[in-house]
Amino acid sequence: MQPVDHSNTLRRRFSALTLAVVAAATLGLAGCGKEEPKPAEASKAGTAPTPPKDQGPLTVKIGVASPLTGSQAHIGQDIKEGVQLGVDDLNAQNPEVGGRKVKFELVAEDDEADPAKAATVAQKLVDAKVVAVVGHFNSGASIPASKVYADAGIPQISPSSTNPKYTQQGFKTTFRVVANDDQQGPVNAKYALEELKVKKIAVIDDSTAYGQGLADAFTKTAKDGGAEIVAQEHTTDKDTDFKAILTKIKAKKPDLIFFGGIDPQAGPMKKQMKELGLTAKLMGGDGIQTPNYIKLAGDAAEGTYASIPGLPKDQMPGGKAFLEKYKKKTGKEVELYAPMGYDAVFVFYEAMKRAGSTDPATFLPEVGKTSYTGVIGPIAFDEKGDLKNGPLTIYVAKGGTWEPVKVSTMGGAAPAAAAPADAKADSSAAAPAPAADTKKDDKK
Ligand code: ABU
Repeated sequence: MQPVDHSNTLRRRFSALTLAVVAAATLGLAGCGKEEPKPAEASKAGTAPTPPKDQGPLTVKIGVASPLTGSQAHIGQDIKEGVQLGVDDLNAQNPEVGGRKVKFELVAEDDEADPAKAATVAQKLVDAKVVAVVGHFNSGASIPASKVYADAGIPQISPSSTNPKYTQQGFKTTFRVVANDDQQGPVNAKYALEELKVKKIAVIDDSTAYGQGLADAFTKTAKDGGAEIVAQEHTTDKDTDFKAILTKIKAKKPDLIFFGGIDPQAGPMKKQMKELGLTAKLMGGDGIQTPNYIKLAGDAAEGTYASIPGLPKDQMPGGKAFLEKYKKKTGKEVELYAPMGYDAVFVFYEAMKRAGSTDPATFLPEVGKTSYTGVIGPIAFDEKGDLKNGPLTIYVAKGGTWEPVKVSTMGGAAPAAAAPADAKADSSAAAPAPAADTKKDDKK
C-alpha cells in the first residue's frame, strides 16, 4: 500500500487508519498517488484565514494549454482530458488548503502547436487568474510560454515537452514530469546501434524545437557510437508529402531513418517509405509513439521503433487503473501524455497543501520540493525543474499496437512495476553510456 497523506488538516479530521480506509473507498485513481510522509511544511504567510461557516469553497483555477485543433489535436485533447480527470478526482476528495475548502476549475486554451499563439494563450491564462498551468505539449510552445508564466510567478508543469532548453532558462516556475531529449535521443541511438545493429543512418527532423533537438541528440550519440550519418534532411510540422526527401535518402541505402517529429508527419512518411520500396527501419521519439501513428501508417507501421519518457503505461504504478478510468470517462484509449497531465494536477495540489495556500507566490517553492508518487511513479524535480530519474521506454509497432521492448531507468532504481514481461530493463547499474552522460547533465 502507498504511504498515506498526513497533511495537518486531514490529520485533524481523521485518524490515519480512517483516512486510509476512506481514501481507498472514495478516491478512486487519486488513491494511486500519495504524498510521501514528511514533516509539515506549511507556510505561515500562505495560511488562509479561517472562513466563516457559510462560506462556500474557494474556486481555484488551473490552466491547461495544448493543441486542441489542427493535426496534433488528438494529443492536445488527450492531455486536456488527463488534466480534467485529475481535477475531477481532486474535487471528489473535497480538497482543503490552509483550512479552507477549495474547488478546482479547469481553464483550457488551444495553442495550436504554434509558438506565437502559445505566448498569447499563456497571457490569457495569466489574465484569467489561473494559479498554475499544466502544459504545453510542444517544446516549441512551452518555451515561449514559460517566460510569460515566469514573469507572472505562476508554476508551469509540462506533461510532455522534452527539449532540454525548456528548463535551462533559469525560471523558478518551470517544471516537467518527463525525461528530456538529452536522455531520449541517446537512448534511441544506443538501441539502434546495439540492438538493431544499424550502421548507416539517415536523419529527418520537422524543424521544430522538439524535432530538431531530438534529432541532434540522437545524431551525436549515433556518430559517437560509430554510425555513419548518410543524410540529414529537414521538413516541417505541416508537410505530409516526403517523397522527394525519401527518394534522395533511398539512394544512400540507410539501415535506419530516425525522424524527429510528430505522428501527423511520421505516419504518412512510413507509408511513403513502403510505397517507394525503402526498406530501412523507421525510428522516432515520443512524438510518434501514439495509436494515431499506427492508424496513419496502416500496415506500413509494422516494425517502427519509438521511445517515450515513462514506463510502459500498464506498468506504471497507477497505470492500469488510470487506463480503465480514462477509457470509461472519455470513451477513448490514452493517446500519449494524459497520465502525466493527471499527475501534474496532484503535484500542484500537494504543494498548495504543504504551503497552506493557493497563492502561487506562496506555494511555488513547494512545487520544487515535490516528493510524490503518482500514476506514472515517483515524481521529484532537480534544481532546474527536470524530473529526477525519469524512465524511458522503447517500443516496436507490432500487430497494430505498440509493444515495449526496452525500459531505461536513467540511473534511478527500477520500480517493481517496471518490469514488462517481454521488455529488457536497464537500471543504473547496467545503464548504457548515454544514460550516465545524461545523469551528469542533469546535475549541472
Ligand atoms: N516530446 C514530444 C513532443 C512534444 C515536444 O516536446 O515538443
